[in-house]
Amino acid sequence: MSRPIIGKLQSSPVVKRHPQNPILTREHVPYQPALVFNAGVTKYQNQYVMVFRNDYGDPVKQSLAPSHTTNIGIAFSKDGIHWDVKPEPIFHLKDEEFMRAYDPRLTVIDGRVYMCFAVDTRHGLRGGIAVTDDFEHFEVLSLTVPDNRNMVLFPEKINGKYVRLERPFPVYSRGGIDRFDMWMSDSPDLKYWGNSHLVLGVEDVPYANDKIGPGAPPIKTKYGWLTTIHAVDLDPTRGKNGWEDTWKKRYTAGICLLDLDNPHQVVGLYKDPLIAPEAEYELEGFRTNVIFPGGMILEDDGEVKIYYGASDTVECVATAHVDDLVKLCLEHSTLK
Ligand code: BMA
Repeated sequence: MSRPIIGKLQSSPVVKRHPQNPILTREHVPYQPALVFNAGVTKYQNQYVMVFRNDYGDPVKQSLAPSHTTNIGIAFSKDGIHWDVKPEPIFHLKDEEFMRAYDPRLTVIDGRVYMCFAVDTRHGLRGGIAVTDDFEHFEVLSLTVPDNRNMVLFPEKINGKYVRLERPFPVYSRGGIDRFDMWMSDSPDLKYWGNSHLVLGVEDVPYANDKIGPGAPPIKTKYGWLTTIHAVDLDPTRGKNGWEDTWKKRYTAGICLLDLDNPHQVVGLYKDPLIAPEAEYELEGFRTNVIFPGGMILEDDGEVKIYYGASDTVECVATAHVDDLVKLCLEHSTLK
Protein backbone atom coordinates (compact mmCIF):
# COMPACT_ATOMS: atom_id res chain seq x y z
CA MET A 1 0.00 0.00 0.00
CA SER A 2 1.48 3.38 -0.93
CA ARG A 3 1.62 5.98 1.77
CA PRO A 4 1.61 9.69 1.05
CA ILE A 5 4.53 11.39 2.82
CA ILE A 6 3.08 13.88 5.30
CA GLY A 7 5.95 16.41 5.47
CA LYS A 8 6.35 19.27 7.94
CA LEU A 9 3.81 19.56 10.77
CA GLN A 10 3.36 22.34 13.31
CA SER A 11 1.56 22.61 16.63
CA SER A 12 -1.53 24.76 16.87
CA PRO A 13 -0.81 28.26 18.20
CA VAL A 14 -3.61 27.84 20.80
CA VAL A 15 -1.35 25.41 22.69
CA LYS A 16 1.42 26.62 25.02
CA ARG A 17 4.17 24.31 26.22
CA HIS A 18 4.82 24.80 29.92
CA PRO A 19 8.09 26.68 30.55
CA GLN A 20 9.07 24.02 33.11
CA ASN A 21 8.93 21.17 30.59
CA PRO A 22 9.85 18.43 30.92
CA ILE A 23 7.94 18.28 34.20
CA LEU A 24 8.97 14.70 35.06
CA THR A 25 12.23 13.00 34.10
CA ARG A 26 14.38 10.09 35.27
CA GLU A 27 16.21 12.47 37.61
CA HIS A 28 13.00 12.88 39.66
CA VAL A 29 12.55 9.14 40.15
CA PRO A 30 14.48 7.46 43.00
CA TYR A 31 14.63 3.91 41.55
CA GLN A 32 16.76 4.76 38.49
CA PRO A 33 14.76 4.20 35.34
CA ALA A 34 16.33 5.31 32.06
CA LEU A 35 13.12 6.69 30.56
CA VAL A 36 10.02 8.21 32.25
CA PHE A 37 7.07 8.88 29.96
CA ASN A 38 3.51 8.17 28.71
CA ALA A 39 1.76 9.06 31.96
CA GLY A 40 -1.88 9.05 32.93
CA VAL A 41 -2.98 12.01 35.05
CA THR A 42 -6.15 12.83 36.97
CA LYS A 43 -7.37 14.90 39.89
CA TYR A 44 -8.41 12.85 42.91
CA GLN A 45 -9.17 14.03 46.44
CA ASN A 46 -7.82 17.56 45.81
CA GLN A 47 -4.51 16.41 44.37
CA TYR A 48 -3.18 15.72 40.93
CA VAL A 49 -2.10 12.11 40.54
CA MET A 50 0.27 10.91 37.85
CA VAL A 51 1.03 7.28 37.01
CA PHE A 52 3.95 7.00 34.62
CA ARG A 53 5.89 4.44 32.66
CA ASN A 54 9.51 3.63 33.54
CA ASP A 55 11.77 1.82 31.11
CA TYR A 56 15.21 0.67 32.24
CA GLY A 57 18.60 0.70 30.55
CA ASP A 58 21.69 2.83 30.21
CA PRO A 59 21.09 6.41 29.06
CA VAL A 60 24.82 7.04 28.57
CA LYS A 61 25.33 4.02 26.33
CA GLN A 62 21.87 4.65 24.93
CA SER A 63 20.81 1.03 25.35
CA LEU A 64 17.71 -0.52 26.87
CA ALA A 65 17.91 -3.29 29.46
CA PRO A 66 17.99 -6.64 27.57
CA SER A 67 14.74 -7.84 29.08
CA HIS A 68 13.06 -4.52 28.20
CA THR A 69 12.14 -4.04 31.86
CA THR A 70 9.23 -1.69 32.43
CA ASN A 71 7.17 -0.72 35.44
CA ILE A 72 4.73 1.97 36.57
CA GLY A 73 5.55 4.76 39.02
CA ILE A 74 3.33 7.23 40.84
CA ALA A 75 3.60 10.90 41.82
CA PHE A 76 1.31 13.45 43.48
CA SER A 77 1.12 17.21 43.01
CA LYS A 78 -0.70 20.26 44.35
CA ASP A 79 -0.43 22.27 41.12
CA GLY A 80 -0.10 19.70 38.33
CA ILE A 81 3.41 20.93 37.52
CA HIS A 82 5.66 20.04 40.50
CA TRP A 83 5.56 16.36 41.48
CA ASP A 84 6.29 14.39 44.61
CA VAL A 85 7.39 10.98 43.34
CA LYS A 86 6.71 8.06 45.67
CA PRO A 87 9.71 5.85 46.51
CA GLU A 88 8.40 2.61 44.99
CA PRO A 89 6.68 1.63 41.74
CA ILE A 90 3.07 0.40 41.91
CA PHE A 91 0.88 -2.23 40.23
CA HIS A 92 3.06 -5.34 39.90
CA LEU A 93 1.30 -7.36 37.24
CA LYS A 94 4.14 -9.68 36.32
CA ASP A 95 4.41 -13.46 36.27
CA GLU A 96 5.03 -16.31 33.81
CA GLU A 97 2.32 -15.01 31.51
CA PHE A 98 2.34 -11.23 32.09
CA MET A 99 5.65 -9.65 31.13
CA ARG A 100 5.13 -5.93 31.58
CA ALA A 101 2.32 -3.44 32.07
CA TYR A 102 2.76 0.09 30.70
CA ASP A 103 1.18 3.28 29.33
CA PRO A 104 -1.32 3.72 32.22
CA ARG A 105 -4.33 6.06 31.90
CA LEU A 106 -6.47 7.30 34.79
CA THR A 107 -10.18 8.11 34.95
CA VAL A 108 -12.21 8.87 38.07
CA ILE A 109 -15.77 7.56 37.82
CA ASP A 110 -18.18 8.00 40.74
CA GLY A 111 -15.30 8.64 43.16
CA ARG A 112 -13.22 5.56 42.27
CA VAL A 113 -10.00 5.58 40.24
CA TYR A 114 -9.84 3.34 37.17
CA MET A 115 -6.54 2.62 35.47
CA CYS A 116 -6.39 1.38 31.91
CA PHE A 117 -3.07 -0.13 30.88
CA ALA A 118 -1.37 -2.13 28.17
CA VAL A 119 0.20 -5.44 29.11
CA ASP A 120 2.58 -7.55 27.01
CA THR A 121 1.85 -11.22 27.64
CA ARG A 122 3.38 -14.41 26.29
CA HIS A 123 0.27 -14.76 24.12
CA GLY A 124 -0.14 -11.22 22.83
CA LEU A 125 -0.71 -7.65 23.86
CA ARG A 126 -3.77 -7.05 26.00
CA GLY A 127 -5.60 -3.98 27.27
CA GLY A 128 -6.55 -4.03 30.93
CA ILE A 129 -8.74 -2.08 33.33
CA ALA A 130 -8.03 -2.04 37.06
CA VAL A 131 -9.69 -0.15 39.90
CA THR A 132 -8.11 1.30 43.03
CA ASP A 133 -9.02 3.57 45.92
CA ASP A 134 -5.51 3.99 47.38
CA PHE A 135 -3.03 3.34 44.51
CA GLU A 136 -1.63 0.40 46.49
CA HIS A 137 -4.33 -2.22 46.00
CA PHE A 138 -5.62 -2.75 42.48
CA GLU A 139 -8.33 -5.08 41.31
CA VAL A 140 -8.04 -6.06 37.65
CA LEU A 141 -11.58 -5.94 36.27
CA SER A 142 -11.03 -6.97 32.66
CA LEU A 143 -8.42 -7.84 30.06
CA THR A 144 -9.08 -7.83 26.31
CA VAL A 145 -8.14 -10.58 23.93
CA PRO A 146 -4.94 -9.73 21.99
CA ASP A 147 -4.03 -7.41 20.37
CA ASN A 148 -5.52 -4.26 21.84
CA ARG A 149 -4.23 -1.28 23.82
CA ASN A 150 -4.36 2.49 24.33
CA MET A 151 -7.66 2.08 26.14
CA VAL A 152 -9.20 5.07 27.93
CA LEU A 153 -12.43 5.31 29.90
CA PHE A 154 -14.96 8.13 29.70
CA PRO A 155 -15.45 9.77 33.12
CA GLU A 156 -19.16 8.91 33.37
CA LYS A 157 -21.65 6.39 32.09
CA ILE A 158 -23.30 7.26 28.78
CA ASN A 159 -26.82 5.93 28.24
CA GLY A 160 -26.33 3.76 31.32
CA LYS A 161 -23.10 2.14 30.08
CA TYR A 162 -19.42 2.55 30.78
CA VAL A 163 -17.61 3.53 27.60
CA ARG A 164 -14.03 3.11 26.46
CA LEU A 165 -11.97 4.12 23.44
CA GLU A 166 -9.48 1.51 22.27
CA ARG A 167 -7.10 0.58 19.50
CA PRO A 168 -7.02 -3.01 18.29
CA PHE A 169 -4.23 -4.16 15.93
CA PRO A 170 -5.85 -5.88 12.94
CA VAL A 171 -2.59 -6.87 11.20
CA TYR A 172 -3.69 -9.92 9.20
CA SER A 173 -6.82 -8.28 7.79
CA ARG A 174 -5.19 -4.91 7.08
CA GLY A 175 -2.50 -6.12 4.69
CA GLY A 176 0.18 -7.05 7.23
CA ILE A 177 1.20 -3.46 7.89
CA ASP A 178 0.31 -0.90 10.55
CA ARG A 179 -3.11 0.36 9.59
CA PHE A 180 -4.79 0.69 12.93
CA ASP A 181 -7.87 2.73 13.79
CA MET A 182 -9.68 4.03 16.87
CA TRP A 183 -12.65 2.03 18.19
CA MET A 184 -15.16 2.27 21.01
CA SER A 185 -16.97 -0.31 23.14
CA ASP A 186 -19.39 -0.13 26.04
CA SER A 187 -20.07 -2.21 29.11
CA PRO A 188 -22.70 -2.56 31.83
CA ASP A 189 -20.09 -3.38 34.51
CA LEU A 190 -16.55 -2.67 33.20
CA LYS A 191 -16.03 -6.44 32.79
CA TYR A 192 -18.07 -7.42 29.75
CA TRP A 193 -17.42 -5.23 26.72
CA GLY A 194 -19.26 -5.12 23.42
CA ASN A 195 -21.39 -2.99 21.10
CA SER A 196 -18.13 -1.99 19.37
CA HIS A 197 -17.99 0.80 16.80
CA LEU A 198 -15.30 2.32 14.63
CA VAL A 199 -14.76 5.94 15.73
CA LEU A 200 -12.00 7.18 13.40
CA GLY A 201 -10.06 5.46 10.63
CA VAL A 202 -6.43 6.28 9.78
CA GLU A 203 -7.68 7.69 6.49
CA ASP A 204 -9.80 10.27 8.35
CA VAL A 205 -6.72 11.91 9.87
CA PRO A 206 -4.83 14.08 7.35
CA TYR A 207 -1.58 14.05 9.38
CA ALA A 208 -1.49 10.23 9.76
CA ASN A 209 -0.43 7.67 7.17
CA ASP A 210 0.24 4.76 9.50
CA LYS A 211 -1.93 4.33 12.60
CA ILE A 212 -3.97 6.30 15.11
CA GLY A 213 -5.45 5.64 18.53
CA PRO A 214 -6.78 7.21 21.72
CA GLY A 215 -4.73 9.62 23.80
CA ALA A 216 -6.01 10.94 27.13
CA PRO A 217 -9.43 10.09 28.61
CA PRO A 218 -12.03 12.53 27.17
CA ILE A 219 -13.35 15.59 29.01
CA LYS A 220 -16.94 16.78 28.84
CA THR A 221 -17.95 20.09 27.23
CA LYS A 222 -21.42 21.19 26.20
CA TYR A 223 -20.37 20.71 22.56
CA GLY A 224 -19.21 17.13 22.97
CA TRP A 225 -16.50 14.98 24.49
CA LEU A 226 -13.20 16.73 23.90
CA THR A 227 -10.79 13.94 23.04
CA THR A 228 -7.12 13.76 22.16
CA ILE A 229 -5.80 11.14 19.77
CA HIS A 230 -2.31 10.01 18.89
CA ALA A 231 -1.52 9.89 15.19
CA VAL A 232 1.49 8.31 13.49
CA ASP A 233 3.07 9.04 10.15
CA LEU A 234 5.86 7.05 8.60
CA ASP A 235 8.57 8.41 6.32
CA PRO A 236 11.06 5.80 5.05
CA THR A 237 13.74 8.46 4.57
CA ARG A 238 13.96 9.22 8.31
CA GLY A 239 16.62 6.51 8.92
CA LYS A 240 18.71 6.46 12.09
CA ASN A 241 17.14 8.42 14.92
CA GLY A 242 17.36 8.22 18.70
CA TRP A 243 18.80 5.11 20.34
CA GLU A 244 17.57 2.69 17.70
CA ASP A 245 19.09 1.78 14.36
CA THR A 246 16.04 3.00 12.53
CA TRP A 247 13.04 4.98 13.69
CA LYS A 248 10.96 6.23 10.82
CA LYS A 249 7.79 7.21 12.66
CA ARG A 250 6.55 10.50 14.05
CA TYR A 251 3.84 10.69 16.73
CA THR A 252 1.61 13.77 17.01
CA ALA A 253 -1.37 14.64 19.22
CA GLY A 254 -4.68 15.47 17.55
CA ILE A 255 -7.95 16.80 18.95
CA CYS A 256 -11.57 15.92 18.18
CA LEU A 257 -15.05 16.29 19.63
CA LEU A 258 -17.23 13.21 20.03
CA ASP A 259 -21.01 13.35 20.30
CA LEU A 260 -22.18 13.52 23.92
CA ASP A 261 -24.81 10.78 23.59
CA ASN A 262 -23.30 8.68 20.80
CA PRO A 263 -19.55 9.09 21.24
CA HIS A 264 -18.66 6.89 18.27
CA GLN A 265 -19.93 9.80 16.15
CA VAL A 266 -17.23 12.41 15.56
CA VAL A 267 -18.64 15.95 15.69
CA GLY A 268 -15.38 17.52 14.48
CA LEU A 269 -11.71 16.65 14.07
CA TYR A 270 -9.22 19.51 13.88
CA LYS A 271 -7.58 19.16 10.46
CA ASP A 272 -4.00 19.69 11.71
CA PRO A 273 -2.17 18.25 14.70
CA LEU A 274 -2.75 19.93 18.04
CA ILE A 275 0.83 19.22 19.17
CA ALA A 276 3.57 18.17 16.76
CA PRO A 277 7.18 17.49 17.84
CA GLU A 278 9.06 20.79 17.80
CA ALA A 279 10.73 21.36 21.19
CA GLU A 280 14.15 19.83 21.75
CA TYR A 281 12.79 17.34 24.30
CA GLU A 282 10.26 16.15 21.69
CA LEU A 283 12.82 15.85 18.90
CA GLU A 284 15.66 14.17 20.81
CA GLY A 285 15.60 11.10 23.04
CA PHE A 286 15.14 7.35 22.99
CA ARG A 287 12.81 7.71 20.02
CA THR A 288 12.82 11.03 18.22
CA ASN A 289 9.68 12.92 17.18
CA VAL A 290 7.22 11.45 19.66
CA ILE A 291 4.33 13.23 21.36
CA PHE A 292 1.98 10.84 23.17
CA PRO A 293 -0.92 12.46 25.09
CA GLY A 294 -2.14 10.50 28.12
CA GLY A 295 -3.77 12.97 30.50
CA MET A 296 -6.11 15.93 30.09
CA ILE A 297 -7.53 18.04 32.92
CA LEU A 298 -10.12 20.81 32.60
CA GLU A 299 -9.55 23.48 35.27
CA ASP A 300 -12.33 25.71 36.68
CA ASP A 301 -11.07 28.73 34.70
CA GLY A 302 -11.28 26.87 31.38
CA GLU A 303 -7.60 26.02 31.12
CA VAL A 304 -6.94 22.52 29.82
CA LYS A 305 -3.73 20.82 30.86
CA ILE A 306 -2.60 18.24 28.32
CA TYR A 307 0.03 15.82 29.63
CA TYR A 308 2.15 13.96 27.12
CA GLY A 309 5.17 11.72 26.88
CA ALA A 310 7.93 13.28 24.74
CA SER A 311 10.42 11.19 22.74
CA ASP A 312 9.52 8.17 24.93
CA THR A 313 12.00 9.79 27.35
CA VAL A 314 10.33 12.46 29.53
CA GLU A 315 6.87 13.68 30.58
CA CYS A 316 5.59 17.16 29.60
CA VAL A 317 2.52 19.37 29.85
CA ALA A 318 1.00 21.94 27.52
CA THR A 319 -2.03 24.17 28.11
CA ALA A 320 -4.83 25.63 26.01
CA HIS A 321 -8.21 27.23 26.71
CA VAL A 322 -11.09 24.79 26.36
CA ASP A 323 -13.00 27.23 24.09
CA ASP A 324 -10.06 27.39 21.68
CA LEU A 325 -9.84 23.60 21.55
CA VAL A 326 -13.57 23.29 20.88
CA LYS A 327 -13.29 25.95 18.17
CA LEU A 328 -10.50 24.04 16.40
CA CYS A 329 -12.75 20.98 16.25
CA LEU A 330 -15.92 22.81 15.18
CA GLU A 331 -14.60 25.52 12.87
CA HIS A 332 -11.49 23.87 11.42
CA SER A 333 -12.65 20.29 11.07
CA THR A 334 -11.41 17.98 8.36
CA LEU A 335 -14.69 16.05 8.40
CA LYS A 336 -17.60 17.09 6.25
C1 BMA B 1 4.02 2.66 20.66
C2 BMA B 1 4.00 2.35 22.15
C3 BMA B 1 4.08 3.65 22.94
C4 BMA B 1 5.23 4.50 22.46
C5 BMA B 1 5.16 4.69 20.97
C6 BMA B 1 6.30 5.49 20.38
O1 BMA B 1 4.03 1.51 19.87
O2 BMA B 1 5.09 1.52 22.49
O3 BMA B 1 4.23 3.31 24.28
O4 BMA B 1 5.19 5.78 23.06
O5 BMA B 1 5.15 3.43 20.35
O6 BMA B 1 7.51 4.82 20.54
